[in-house]
Amino acid sequence: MEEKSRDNAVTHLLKKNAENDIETVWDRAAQQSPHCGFGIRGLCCRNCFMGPCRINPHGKKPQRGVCGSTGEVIVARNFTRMIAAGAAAHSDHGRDVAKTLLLAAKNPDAGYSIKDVNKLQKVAHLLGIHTENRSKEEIAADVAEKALKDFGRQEGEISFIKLAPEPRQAKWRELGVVPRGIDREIVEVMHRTHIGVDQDHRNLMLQGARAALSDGWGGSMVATELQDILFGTPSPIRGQVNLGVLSETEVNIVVHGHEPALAETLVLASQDNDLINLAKKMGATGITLSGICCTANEILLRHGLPIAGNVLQQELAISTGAVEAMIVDVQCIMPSLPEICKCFHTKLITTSPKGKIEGAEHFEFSEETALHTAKEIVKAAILNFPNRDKMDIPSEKMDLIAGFSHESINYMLGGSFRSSYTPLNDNVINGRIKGVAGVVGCCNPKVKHDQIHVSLVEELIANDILVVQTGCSAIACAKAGLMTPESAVKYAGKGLAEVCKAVGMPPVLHSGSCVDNSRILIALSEMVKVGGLGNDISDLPVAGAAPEWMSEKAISIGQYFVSSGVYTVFGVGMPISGSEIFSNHLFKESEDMYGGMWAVEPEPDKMAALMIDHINKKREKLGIEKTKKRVLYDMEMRRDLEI
Ligand code: SF4
Ligand code: MSK
Repeated sequence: MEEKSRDNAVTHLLKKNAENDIETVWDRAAQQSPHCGFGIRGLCCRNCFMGPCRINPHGKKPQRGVCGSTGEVIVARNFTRMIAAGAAAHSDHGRDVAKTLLLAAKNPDAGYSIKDVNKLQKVAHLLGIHTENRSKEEIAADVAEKALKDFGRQEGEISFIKLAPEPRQAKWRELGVVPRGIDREIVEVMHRTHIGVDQDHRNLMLQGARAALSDGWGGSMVATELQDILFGTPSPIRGQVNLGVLSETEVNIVVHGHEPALAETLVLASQDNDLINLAKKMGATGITLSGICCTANEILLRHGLPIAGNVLQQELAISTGAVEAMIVDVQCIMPSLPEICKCFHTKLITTSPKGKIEGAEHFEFSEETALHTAKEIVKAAILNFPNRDKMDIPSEKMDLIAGFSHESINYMLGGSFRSSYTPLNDNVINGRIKGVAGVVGCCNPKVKHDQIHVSLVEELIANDILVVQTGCSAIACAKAGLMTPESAVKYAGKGLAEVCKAVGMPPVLHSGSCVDNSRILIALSEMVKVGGLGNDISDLPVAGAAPEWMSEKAISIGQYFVSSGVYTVFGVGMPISGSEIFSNHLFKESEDMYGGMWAVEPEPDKMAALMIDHINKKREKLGIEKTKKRVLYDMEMRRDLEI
């Protein structure tokens, strides 16, 4: 079991589940192994029913599909379709947030209000909406409507693209990849990848890039910015993480998925006095609301509520026997949950009309009746408390500080009087901080759970690279104790530790959920605007990684980082290895086009080396440092670091 995860809470429950013949994602992964060799290389196509077709990876026949498609076209079509699916998931989330903001503006009784007026003003200004002598509701209604127009726009440019540095925008215009409307770009990917349309892998990838940019600078950015207006912009906040946050004596409600509109109302409902009294009547001492996956990140960042675990821990939370209800909405929810719920008393409750699961109870959630539905759900969980049988809650839990939005990074580094990215840039220029890395994405049972995330991040911070995280990767590193200010002394290199100590921040900054990768794009643009580190994102000493990725959303994120000029390394492998021509396009030609490119490296040490080398090259190019050799720190050396 120790091979499966670096987290003792996970291995403990996996052992127990194995004894009781309870199946989890790891068992199913073993049953699927070895995976189909064509699929893993991206070489199978089922885009029409003359197929399915596959290309022989060893140069023998068949080298073309029935229609005549080559390997690189098949791989490119599959890859761009992954981008489209990922961009669709993030962007549909963004659309729902815009609709919720419109509701909050038009109907103050609906249970939502506008929490961050400063951010509202800022976004309104960016969107060209006048704010003088207008109520926040009037401004918010215009902001929401303007954001919604970005989804269906047929021509022109999506609004948030303006936040990118000018040279970056110019490059995109030159390449013809500025997104027109978010929905339009996704539809066009689906059209071009239909049989007999786009037969040129480079041309397909231009549209792939445009769809990915419509996610990062479109749908995801709409989601993040408007969520901040509605629910508040995160600022540093303490929290706890791992399955040990589940309570032995309180009703445990675990919310899992992605959209904070649901989670926010569950927060309110779980604090309702009548419901707390009902919980006490049922024999509990109160209600504990915790989260899994990105919804967990959202409620942690805004309320300090605990995180039970990342994506691979969803079944394990149920197998503690201590969860009265798991409430899910959309994305990353395993269809196996009803099966594991049958072995325990846990109720599985679906809430989105877009995501139903056979065997779950469905409480349809709509923004108009959100609080009422949330209370009904909490009540159902409370009434399930007396059905609790044997419990086995692992003791593991870890403290962390989260909530590093781009605004709060600004404030932390610059202080209230000169809040700006100047101190960050200064520290990068003087070499205390060598560079910045975004380490994000999922977990994947093909690799040891959490291990690649944690090893990579430890290596980066030991080499004075400030790490910004989102998603399940952030949860992995939080569980490993890398998100406390004290971890700077323990794990970071001397320069980074000095900065962290002066500011009181951890060396690894938790910036939120998957859609909040847009915060990293804005932070990078701010670094460029402040000056001293080049004229474009591709000049900055920065790099990105998704060490244990699995979802199509990760591919969309990777592509919008590459197209924004960031060197981006994926672990595990990528379903493109079947075509050298296409791999060459992503790994090499992309750099000439965007100044950023993809790389694949499953080993965390080598992944760190690639990122550090890239950062050093950029530093050299900027004339701020001669390339320094990477230092591999062992625990002893880390302890000896002088602060
Ligand atoms: Fe085969 Fe071409 Fe149809 Fe794909 S589109 S399944 S390669 S015939
Ligand atoms: S939840 S997309 S497993 S990060 Fe955003 Fe985690 Fe990946 Fe889902």
